[in-house]
Amino acid sequence: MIHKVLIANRGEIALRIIRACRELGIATVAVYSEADKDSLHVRFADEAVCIGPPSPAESYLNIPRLMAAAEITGADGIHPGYGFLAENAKFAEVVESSGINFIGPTSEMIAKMGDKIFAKNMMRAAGVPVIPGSDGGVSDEKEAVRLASSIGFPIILKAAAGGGGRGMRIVRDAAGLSKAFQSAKTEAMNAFGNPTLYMERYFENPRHIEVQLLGDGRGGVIALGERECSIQRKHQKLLEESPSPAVDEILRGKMIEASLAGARAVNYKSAGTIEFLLDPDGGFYFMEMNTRIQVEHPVTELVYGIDLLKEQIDVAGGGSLNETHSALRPRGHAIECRINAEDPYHNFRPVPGTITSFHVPGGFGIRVDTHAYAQYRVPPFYDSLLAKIISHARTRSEALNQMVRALDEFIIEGVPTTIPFHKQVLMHPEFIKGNFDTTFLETFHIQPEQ
Ligand code: MV4
Repeated sequence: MIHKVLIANRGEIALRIIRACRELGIATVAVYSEADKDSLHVRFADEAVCIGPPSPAESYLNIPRLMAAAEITGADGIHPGYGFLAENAKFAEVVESSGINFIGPTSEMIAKMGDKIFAKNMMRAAGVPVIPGSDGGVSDEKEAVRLASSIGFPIILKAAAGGGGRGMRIVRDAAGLSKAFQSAKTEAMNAFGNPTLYMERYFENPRHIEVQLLGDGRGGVIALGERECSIQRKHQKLLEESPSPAVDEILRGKMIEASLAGARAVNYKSAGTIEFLLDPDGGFYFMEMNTRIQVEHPVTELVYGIDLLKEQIDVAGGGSLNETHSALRPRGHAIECRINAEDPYHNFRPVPGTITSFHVPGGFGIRVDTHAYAQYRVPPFYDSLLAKIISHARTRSEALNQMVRALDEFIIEGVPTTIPFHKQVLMHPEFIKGNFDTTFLETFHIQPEQ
Protein backbone atom coordinates (compact mmCIF):
# COMPACT_ATOMS: atom_id res chain seq x y z
CA MET A 1 0.00 0.00 0.00
CA ILE A 2 1.11 3.53 -0.80
CA HIS A 3 0.13 6.37 1.57
CA LYS A 4 1.68 9.51 0.10
CA VAL A 5 2.58 10.11 -3.54
CA LEU A 6 5.00 12.75 -4.77
CA ILE A 7 4.16 13.81 -8.33
CA ALA A 8 7.37 14.42 -10.28
CA ASN A 9 5.60 16.36 -13.01
CA ARG A 10 3.46 19.42 -13.79
CA GLY A 11 0.52 20.49 -15.94
CA GLU A 12 -2.56 18.43 -16.70
CA ILE A 13 -0.96 15.06 -15.90
CA ALA A 14 -0.01 16.25 -12.40
CA LEU A 15 -3.69 17.12 -11.82
CA ARG A 16 -4.76 13.78 -13.29
CA ILE A 17 -2.50 11.93 -10.80
CA ILE A 18 -3.71 14.06 -7.86
CA ARG A 19 -7.34 13.25 -8.74
CA ALA A 20 -6.64 9.51 -8.83
CA CYS A 21 -4.80 9.68 -5.47
CA ARG A 22 -7.67 11.64 -3.89
CA GLU A 23 -10.16 8.96 -4.86
CA LEU A 24 -7.81 6.28 -3.51
CA GLY A 25 -7.38 8.11 -0.19
CA ILE A 26 -3.68 8.68 -0.85
CA ALA A 27 -2.03 11.97 0.21
CA THR A 28 -0.24 14.00 -2.48
CA VAL A 29 2.89 16.12 -2.73
CA ALA A 30 3.30 18.51 -5.65
CA VAL A 31 6.72 19.70 -6.70
CA TYR A 32 7.02 22.88 -8.75
CA SER A 33 9.51 25.17 -10.36
CA GLU A 34 9.52 28.91 -9.71
CA ALA A 35 7.69 29.32 -13.05
CA ASP A 36 4.80 27.13 -11.81
CA LYS A 37 4.09 28.66 -8.40
CA ASP A 38 0.56 29.66 -9.51
CA SER A 39 -0.20 26.27 -11.08
CA LEU A 40 -3.26 24.26 -10.14
CA HIS A 41 -1.25 21.14 -9.25
CA VAL A 42 0.33 23.21 -6.46
CA ARG A 43 -3.11 24.29 -5.21
CA PHE A 44 -4.78 20.87 -5.43
CA ALA A 45 -2.06 18.77 -3.81
CA ASP A 46 -2.02 18.30 -0.03
CA GLU A 47 1.54 19.66 0.13
CA ALA A 48 3.82 21.43 -2.32
CA VAL A 49 7.58 21.86 -2.49
CA CYS A 50 9.41 24.35 -4.70
CA ILE A 51 12.30 22.45 -6.25
CA GLY A 52 14.11 25.15 -8.18
CA PRO A 53 14.27 27.62 -11.04
CA PRO A 54 12.22 27.28 -14.26
CA SER A 55 14.76 25.33 -16.32
CA PRO A 56 13.76 21.64 -16.41
CA ALA A 57 17.35 20.58 -15.65
CA GLU A 58 17.16 22.46 -12.34
CA SER A 59 13.63 21.36 -11.45
CA TYR A 60 11.51 18.56 -12.99
CA LEU A 61 14.57 16.72 -14.34
CA ASN A 62 16.67 17.18 -11.21
CA ILE A 63 16.85 13.83 -9.42
CA PRO A 64 18.57 15.00 -6.18
CA ARG A 65 16.03 17.81 -5.71
CA LEU A 66 13.09 15.47 -6.32
CA MET A 67 14.49 12.93 -3.87
CA ALA A 68 15.05 15.66 -1.25
CA ALA A 69 11.42 16.75 -1.64
CA ALA A 70 10.27 13.14 -1.22
CA GLU A 71 12.40 12.71 1.88
CA ILE A 72 11.30 15.89 3.68
CA THR A 73 7.61 15.17 3.02
CA GLY A 74 7.81 11.45 3.81
CA ALA A 75 6.39 10.35 0.46
CA ASP A 76 6.37 6.56 0.02
CA GLY A 77 5.51 6.67 -3.69
CA ILE A 78 6.67 8.75 -6.68
CA HIS A 79 4.61 9.08 -9.85
CA PRO A 80 6.67 10.34 -12.81
CA GLY A 81 3.74 11.11 -15.18
CA TYR A 82 4.86 11.25 -18.82
CA GLY A 83 7.86 13.06 -20.33
CA PHE A 84 10.54 14.41 -17.97
CA LEU A 85 11.92 11.41 -15.98
CA ALA A 86 9.09 8.96 -16.73
CA GLU A 87 11.30 6.59 -18.75
CA ASN A 88 14.60 7.35 -17.10
CA ALA A 89 15.91 4.03 -15.69
CA LYS A 90 18.45 5.87 -13.53
CA PHE A 91 15.67 7.82 -11.77
CA ALA A 92 13.58 4.69 -11.21
CA GLU A 93 16.66 3.00 -9.76
CA VAL A 94 17.38 5.88 -7.36
CA VAL A 95 13.73 5.83 -6.23
CA GLU A 96 13.81 2.04 -5.74
CA SER A 97 17.04 2.09 -3.75
CA SER A 98 15.69 4.80 -1.43
CA GLY A 99 12.86 2.44 -0.49
CA ILE A 100 10.20 4.56 -2.23
CA ASN A 101 7.67 2.94 -4.56
CA PHE A 102 8.26 4.02 -8.17
CA ILE A 103 4.80 4.08 -9.78
CA GLY A 104 5.79 2.44 -13.03
CA PRO A 105 7.66 -0.67 -14.09
CA THR A 106 10.98 -1.70 -12.53
CA SER A 107 14.11 0.25 -13.45
CA GLU A 108 15.35 -2.94 -15.09
CA MET A 109 12.28 -3.08 -17.37
CA ILE A 110 12.64 0.62 -18.28
CA ALA A 111 16.29 0.05 -19.21
CA LYS A 112 15.47 -3.07 -21.26
CA MET A 113 12.65 -1.42 -23.22
CA GLY A 114 14.73 1.74 -23.60
CA ASP A 115 17.20 -0.33 -25.61
CA LYS A 116 15.15 -0.57 -28.79
CA ILE A 117 17.28 -3.40 -30.20
CA PHE A 118 16.95 -5.48 -27.03
CA ALA A 119 13.20 -4.79 -26.94
CA LYS A 120 12.74 -5.95 -30.56
CA ASN A 121 14.71 -9.14 -29.93
CA MET A 122 12.73 -9.86 -26.78
CA MET A 123 9.42 -9.37 -28.61
CA ARG A 124 10.54 -11.48 -31.56
CA ALA A 125 11.46 -14.29 -29.14
CA ALA A 126 7.97 -13.98 -27.58
CA GLY A 127 6.40 -14.54 -31.01
CA VAL A 128 5.43 -10.90 -31.65
CA PRO A 129 5.84 -9.83 -35.31
CA VAL A 130 8.61 -7.20 -35.47
CA ILE A 131 9.65 -4.89 -38.33
CA PRO A 132 12.09 -6.76 -40.59
CA GLY A 133 15.62 -5.42 -40.35
CA SER A 134 18.96 -5.85 -38.63
CA ASP A 135 18.78 -8.22 -35.65
CA GLY A 136 21.25 -6.09 -33.71
CA GLY A 137 23.22 -2.88 -34.08
CA VAL A 138 24.77 -1.85 -37.40
CA SER A 139 28.44 -1.61 -36.50
CA ASP A 140 29.87 0.22 -39.51
CA GLU A 141 29.17 1.52 -43.02
CA LYS A 142 30.23 -1.73 -44.65
CA GLU A 143 27.74 -3.68 -42.60
CA ALA A 144 25.10 -1.03 -43.37
CA VAL A 145 25.63 -1.60 -47.12
CA ARG A 146 25.49 -5.38 -46.73
CA LEU A 147 22.34 -5.26 -44.57
CA ALA A 148 20.55 -2.73 -46.78
CA SER A 149 21.07 -4.85 -49.86
CA SER A 150 19.58 -7.86 -48.09
CA ILE A 151 16.62 -5.92 -46.61
CA GLY A 152 16.07 -3.89 -49.81
CA PHE A 153 15.63 -0.11 -50.17
CA PRO A 154 14.13 2.05 -48.83
CA ILE A 155 15.45 1.45 -45.33
CA ILE A 156 15.31 3.49 -42.13
CA LEU A 157 18.13 3.95 -39.61
CA LYS A 158 17.06 4.40 -36.00
CA ALA A 159 18.96 5.06 -32.77
CA ALA A 160 19.05 2.10 -30.35
CA ALA A 161 18.68 4.54 -27.44
CA GLY A 162 16.17 6.73 -29.28
CA GLY A 163 12.45 6.30 -29.61
CA GLY A 164 9.58 8.55 -30.47
CA GLY A 165 11.12 9.37 -33.84
CA ARG A 166 14.26 11.28 -32.89
CA GLY A 167 17.50 10.56 -34.70
CA MET A 168 16.01 8.66 -37.63
CA ARG A 169 17.15 8.66 -41.29
CA ILE A 170 15.23 7.32 -44.27
CA VAL A 171 17.60 6.05 -46.97
CA ARG A 172 16.22 5.43 -50.47
CA ASP A 173 19.30 4.09 -52.30
CA ALA A 174 22.86 2.87 -51.79
CA ALA A 175 24.27 6.27 -52.79
CA GLY A 176 22.70 7.96 -49.77
CA LEU A 177 23.66 5.35 -47.19
CA SER A 178 27.11 6.44 -46.11
CA LYS A 179 26.19 10.06 -45.37
CA ALA A 180 22.97 9.06 -43.59
CA PHE A 181 24.79 6.47 -41.47
CA GLN A 182 27.43 8.96 -40.31
CA SER A 183 25.01 11.80 -39.56
CA ALA A 184 22.53 9.54 -37.75
CA LYS A 185 25.36 8.11 -35.66
CA THR A 186 26.61 11.58 -34.69
CA GLU A 187 23.07 12.71 -33.90
CA ALA A 188 22.39 9.60 -31.77
CA MET A 189 25.63 10.16 -29.85
CA ASN A 190 24.82 13.83 -29.20
CA ALA A 191 21.16 13.26 -28.30
CA PHE A 192 21.35 10.02 -26.31
CA GLY A 193 25.04 9.47 -25.49
CA ASN A 194 24.88 6.20 -27.44
CA PRO A 195 25.80 6.08 -31.16
CA THR A 196 24.33 2.60 -31.79
CA LEU A 197 22.01 2.42 -34.81
CA TYR A 198 19.75 -0.32 -36.14
CA MET A 199 18.17 -0.73 -39.56
CA GLU A 200 14.66 -1.59 -40.72
CA ARG A 201 12.76 -1.92 -43.94
CA TYR A 202 11.02 1.46 -44.43
CA PHE A 203 7.23 1.40 -44.79
CA GLU A 204 5.95 4.34 -46.84
CA ASN A 205 2.37 4.77 -45.65
CA PRO A 206 2.05 3.20 -42.22
CA ARG A 207 -0.50 3.82 -39.54
CA HIS A 208 0.71 4.18 -35.98
CA ILE A 209 -1.43 2.00 -33.74
CA GLU A 210 -0.71 1.17 -30.11
CA VAL A 211 -2.16 -1.31 -27.63
CA GLN A 212 -2.74 -0.36 -23.97
CA LEU A 213 -1.44 -2.87 -21.45
CA LEU A 214 -1.80 -3.20 -17.71
CA GLY A 215 0.17 -5.78 -15.74
CA ASP A 216 0.43 -6.55 -12.03
CA GLY A 217 3.90 -8.15 -12.12
CA ARG A 218 2.41 -11.35 -10.69
CA GLY A 219 1.44 -12.86 -14.00
CA GLY A 220 -1.75 -10.86 -14.40
CA VAL A 221 -1.84 -8.81 -17.62
CA ILE A 222 -4.66 -7.33 -19.69
CA ALA A 223 -4.75 -5.54 -23.06
CA LEU A 224 -7.30 -2.73 -23.40
CA GLY A 225 -7.62 -2.49 -27.17
CA GLU A 226 -5.85 -0.14 -29.51
CA ARG A 227 -5.45 3.57 -30.10
CA GLU A 228 -5.09 5.10 -33.54
CA CYS A 229 -2.28 7.67 -33.33
CA SER A 230 -1.51 8.38 -37.00
CA ILE A 231 -2.48 12.07 -36.88
CA GLN A 232 0.88 13.45 -35.85
CA ARG A 233 3.28 16.18 -36.85
CA LYS A 234 7.02 15.99 -36.30
CA HIS A 235 6.45 12.98 -34.02
CA GLN A 236 4.00 14.94 -31.87
CA LYS A 237 0.57 13.33 -31.78
CA LEU A 238 -2.26 15.82 -32.20
CA LEU A 239 -5.37 13.66 -32.19
CA GLU A 240 -5.93 10.07 -31.10
CA GLU A 241 -8.93 7.75 -31.15
CA SER A 242 -10.07 4.31 -30.09
CA PRO A 243 -10.93 2.01 -31.73
CA SER A 244 -8.88 2.57 -34.91
CA PRO A 245 -10.98 2.91 -38.07
CA ALA A 246 -8.40 0.58 -39.70
CA VAL A 247 -8.73 -2.29 -37.23
CA ASP A 248 -11.49 -4.90 -37.52
CA GLU A 249 -12.35 -7.60 -34.96
CA ILE A 250 -9.95 -10.13 -36.48
CA LEU A 251 -6.98 -7.77 -36.64
CA ARG A 252 -7.75 -6.48 -33.12
CA GLY A 253 -7.70 -10.03 -31.81
CA LYS A 254 -4.30 -10.64 -33.40
CA MET A 255 -2.82 -7.36 -32.10
CA ILE A 256 -4.13 -8.03 -28.59
CA GLU A 257 -2.81 -11.61 -28.60
CA ALA A 258 0.63 -10.42 -29.76
CA SER A 259 0.68 -7.65 -27.13
CA LEU A 260 -0.32 -10.03 -24.35
CA ALA A 261 2.37 -12.48 -25.43
CA GLY A 262 4.95 -9.67 -25.29
CA ALA A 263 3.78 -8.40 -21.89
CA ARG A 264 3.64 -11.91 -20.42
CA ALA A 265 7.11 -12.74 -21.69
CA VAL A 266 8.55 -9.87 -19.62
CA ASN A 267 6.07 -10.28 -16.71
CA TYR A 268 5.15 -6.64 -17.21
CA LYS A 269 4.08 -4.56 -14.21
CA SER A 270 2.26 -1.20 -14.48
CA ALA A 271 0.59 0.60 -17.39
CA GLY A 272 2.46 0.29 -20.67
CA THR A 273 1.96 0.52 -24.40
CA ILE A 274 3.14 -1.51 -27.35
CA GLU A 275 3.48 0.59 -30.51
CA PHE A 276 2.79 -1.11 -33.81
CA LEU A 277 3.25 -0.02 -37.35
CA LEU A 278 0.28 -1.11 -39.49
CA ASP A 279 1.07 -1.60 -43.16
CA PRO A 280 -1.66 -0.80 -45.75
CA ASP A 281 -1.63 -4.54 -46.64
CA GLY A 282 -2.81 -5.34 -43.07
CA GLY A 283 0.52 -6.58 -41.64
CA PHE A 284 1.36 -5.20 -38.20
CA TYR A 285 4.82 -5.02 -36.66
CA PHE A 286 6.19 -4.18 -33.21
CA MET A 287 8.05 -0.84 -33.16
CA GLU A 288 8.72 -0.10 -29.52
CA MET A 289 7.29 -0.37 -26.03
CA ASN A 290 6.51 2.66 -23.88
CA THR A 291 6.85 2.03 -20.16
CA ARG A 292 4.79 5.03 -19.01
CA ILE A 293 1.22 6.26 -18.79
CA GLN A 294 0.65 8.16 -22.03
CA VAL A 295 -0.92 11.51 -22.87
CA GLU A 296 -3.67 9.73 -24.83
CA HIS A 297 -4.65 7.24 -22.09
CA PRO A 298 -8.13 8.84 -21.62
CA VAL A 299 -9.52 7.48 -24.92
CA THR A 300 -8.92 3.97 -23.61
CA GLU A 301 -10.37 4.90 -20.21
CA LEU A 302 -13.64 6.04 -21.78
CA VAL A 303 -13.99 3.10 -24.17
CA TYR A 304 -13.16 0.50 -21.50
CA GLY A 305 -14.71 2.31 -18.51
CA ILE A 306 -11.60 2.04 -16.33
CA ASP A 307 -9.46 4.60 -14.48
CA LEU A 308 -5.95 3.70 -15.68
CA LEU A 309 -4.21 5.99 -13.17
CA LYS A 310 -5.98 4.37 -10.23
CA GLU A 311 -5.16 0.92 -11.59
CA GLN A 312 -1.53 1.88 -12.18
CA ILE A 313 -1.21 3.17 -8.59
CA ASP A 314 -3.01 0.11 -7.23
CA VAL A 315 -0.70 -2.42 -8.93
CA ALA A 316 2.34 -0.35 -7.85
CA GLY A 317 1.15 -0.79 -4.27
CA GLY A 318 0.98 -4.56 -4.69
CA GLY A 319 -2.61 -4.92 -5.97
CA SER A 320 -3.49 -7.72 -8.38
CA LEU A 321 -5.59 -7.74 -11.50
CA ASN A 322 -8.70 -9.89 -11.10
CA GLU A 323 -11.67 -11.28 -13.01
CA THR A 324 -13.33 -7.83 -13.17
CA HIS A 325 -10.29 -6.62 -15.15
CA SER A 326 -10.43 -9.59 -17.52
CA ALA A 327 -14.15 -8.96 -18.04
CA LEU A 328 -13.66 -5.40 -19.34
CA ARG A 329 -15.17 -4.90 -22.80
CA PRO A 330 -14.99 -1.88 -25.14
CA ARG A 331 -18.05 0.33 -25.58
CA GLY A 332 -18.42 2.94 -28.31
CA HIS A 333 -15.78 5.28 -29.68
CA ALA A 334 -13.58 7.94 -28.10
CA ILE A 335 -11.46 10.67 -29.65
CA GLU A 336 -8.98 13.07 -28.07
CA CYS A 337 -7.82 16.45 -29.37
CA ARG A 338 -4.70 17.96 -27.84
CA ILE A 339 -5.10 21.71 -27.39
CA ASN A 340 -1.69 23.37 -27.41
CA ALA A 341 -0.73 27.02 -26.96
CA GLU A 342 0.67 27.04 -30.50
CA ASP A 343 -0.06 28.88 -33.72
CA PRO A 344 -1.05 26.18 -36.22
CA TYR A 345 -0.81 28.68 -39.09
CA HIS A 346 2.78 29.59 -38.30
CA ASN A 347 4.39 26.17 -38.21
CA PHE A 348 2.84 25.29 -34.82
CA ARG A 349 5.10 27.83 -33.13
CA PRO A 350 4.59 27.68 -29.33
CA VAL A 351 3.20 30.97 -28.02
CA PRO A 352 3.53 31.45 -24.26
CA GLY A 353 1.60 34.24 -22.52
CA THR A 354 -1.40 35.03 -20.37
CA ILE A 355 -4.76 33.38 -21.02
CA THR A 356 -7.19 36.29 -20.75
CA SER A 357 -10.42 34.31 -20.99
CA PHE A 358 -11.05 30.62 -20.59
CA HIS A 359 -14.31 28.73 -20.90
CA VAL A 360 -14.27 24.93 -20.92
CA PRO A 361 -16.76 22.89 -22.97
CA GLY A 362 -18.93 20.27 -21.29
CA GLY A 363 -22.15 18.41 -21.88
CA PHE A 364 -22.94 14.88 -22.90
CA GLY A 365 -19.93 12.73 -23.72
CA ILE A 366 -17.29 15.42 -23.23
CA ARG A 367 -14.34 15.26 -20.81
CA VAL A 368 -11.70 17.99 -20.53
CA ASP A 369 -8.37 17.43 -18.75
CA THR A 370 -6.63 20.76 -18.25
CA HIS A 371 -4.53 22.70 -15.77
CA ALA A 372 -5.33 26.05 -17.38
CA TYR A 373 -7.71 28.77 -16.14
CA ALA A 374 -8.50 32.43 -16.87
CA GLN A 375 -5.42 34.60 -16.09
CA TYR A 376 -3.12 31.53 -16.14
CA ARG A 377 0.28 32.37 -17.58
CA VAL A 378 1.57 29.73 -19.99
CA PRO A 379 5.30 29.52 -19.21
CA PRO A 380 7.77 29.34 -22.11
CA PHE A 381 9.91 26.62 -20.51
CA TYR A 382 7.83 23.49 -21.00
CA ASP A 383 5.60 21.58 -23.38
CA SER A 384 2.75 23.77 -24.69
CA LEU A 385 -0.10 21.29 -23.99
CA LEU A 386 -2.95 23.28 -22.40
CA ALA A 387 -5.88 20.88 -22.45
CA LYS A 388 -7.16 17.60 -23.79
CA ILE A 389 -10.76 17.29 -24.96
CA ILE A 390 -12.00 13.73 -25.07
CA SER A 391 -15.37 12.84 -26.56
CA HIS A 392 -17.09 9.48 -26.13
CA ALA A 393 -20.16 8.27 -27.98
CA ARG A 394 -21.70 5.07 -29.34
CA THR A 395 -20.28 5.56 -32.82
CA ARG A 396 -17.26 7.25 -34.43
CA SER A 397 -19.46 9.69 -36.31
CA GLU A 398 -21.27 10.76 -33.11
CA ALA A 399 -17.94 11.14 -31.30
CA LEU A 400 -16.60 13.33 -34.14
CA ASN A 401 -19.78 15.40 -34.15
CA GLN A 402 -19.63 15.92 -30.38
CA MET A 403 -15.97 16.90 -30.64
CA VAL A 404 -16.70 19.60 -33.25
CA ARG A 405 -19.43 20.94 -30.97
CA ALA A 406 -17.04 20.96 -27.97
CA LEU A 407 -14.29 22.70 -29.97
CA ASP A 408 -16.84 25.37 -30.94
CA GLU A 409 -17.66 25.90 -27.25
CA PHE A 410 -14.06 26.15 -26.07
CA ILE A 411 -13.11 29.80 -25.51
CA ILE A 412 -9.42 30.49 -25.04
CA GLU A 413 -8.23 34.07 -25.49
CA GLY A 414 -4.78 35.58 -25.07
CA VAL A 415 -2.78 32.83 -26.76
CA PRO A 416 -3.36 31.11 -30.12
CA THR A 417 -4.32 27.45 -29.91
CA THR A 418 -4.64 24.36 -32.09
CA ILE A 419 -8.48 24.48 -31.80
CA PRO A 420 -9.12 25.80 -35.36
CA PHE A 421 -6.67 23.25 -36.76
CA HIS A 422 -8.58 20.39 -35.09
CA LYS A 423 -11.87 21.63 -36.58
CA GLN A 424 -10.30 21.49 -40.04
CA VAL A 425 -9.00 17.94 -39.50
CA LEU A 426 -12.41 16.80 -38.17
CA MET A 427 -14.16 18.20 -41.25
CA HIS A 428 -11.72 16.70 -43.77
CA PRO A 429 -13.53 14.11 -45.97
CA GLU A 430 -10.67 11.58 -45.84
CA PHE A 431 -10.39 11.91 -42.06
CA ILE A 432 -14.16 11.41 -41.74
CA LYS A 433 -13.89 8.28 -43.89
CA GLY A 434 -11.09 6.98 -41.63
CA ASN A 435 -8.84 7.00 -44.66
CA PHE A 436 -5.50 8.37 -43.40
CA ASP A 437 -2.00 7.35 -42.30
CA THR A 438 1.01 8.99 -40.64
CA THR A 439 1.62 11.11 -43.77
CA PHE A 440 -1.82 12.77 -43.52
CA LEU A 441 -0.60 16.10 -42.13
CA GLU A 442 2.22 16.34 -44.70
CA THR A 443 -0.25 16.04 -47.57
CA PHE A 444 -3.16 17.95 -46.03
CA HIS A 445 -2.16 21.62 -45.97
CA ILE A 446 -4.36 23.59 -43.65
CA GLN A 447 -5.26 27.14 -44.52
CA PRO A 448 -5.97 30.00 -42.14
CA GLU A 449 -9.71 30.52 -41.87
CA GLN A 450 -11.19 33.38 -43.92
C1 MV4 B 1 9.02 3.73 -39.15
C2 MV4 B 1 8.34 4.22 -40.27
C3 MV4 B 1 8.37 3.46 -41.41
N1 MV4 B 1 9.05 2.30 -41.45
N2 MV4 B 1 9.69 2.57 -39.23
C4 MV4 B 1 9.17 5.57 -35.56
C5 MV4 B 1 8.84 6.39 -34.39
C6 MV4 B 1 7.57 6.98 -34.75
N3 MV4 B 1 7.20 8.09 -33.95
C7 MV4 B 1 7.80 7.28 -36.18
N4 MV4 B 1 8.44 6.14 -36.66
C8 MV4 B 1 8.39 5.57 -37.88
N5 MV4 B 1 9.04 4.40 -38.00
C9 MV4 B 1 9.70 1.89 -40.36
N6 MV4 B 1 10.38 0.74 -40.42
C10 MV4 B 1 7.67 5.43 -40.17
C11 MV4 B 1 7.73 6.13 -38.98
C12 MV4 B 1 7.13 7.44 -39.00
C13 MV4 B 1 7.85 8.54 -39.48
C14 MV4 B 1 9.16 8.42 -39.91
C15 MV4 B 1 9.87 9.52 -40.39
C16 MV4 B 1 9.25 10.77 -40.41
C17 MV4 B 1 7.96 10.93 -39.99
C18 MV4 B 1 7.24 9.82 -39.50
C19 MV4 B 1 5.93 9.97 -39.07
C20 MV4 B 1 5.25 8.89 -38.61
C21 MV4 B 1 5.85 7.62 -38.57
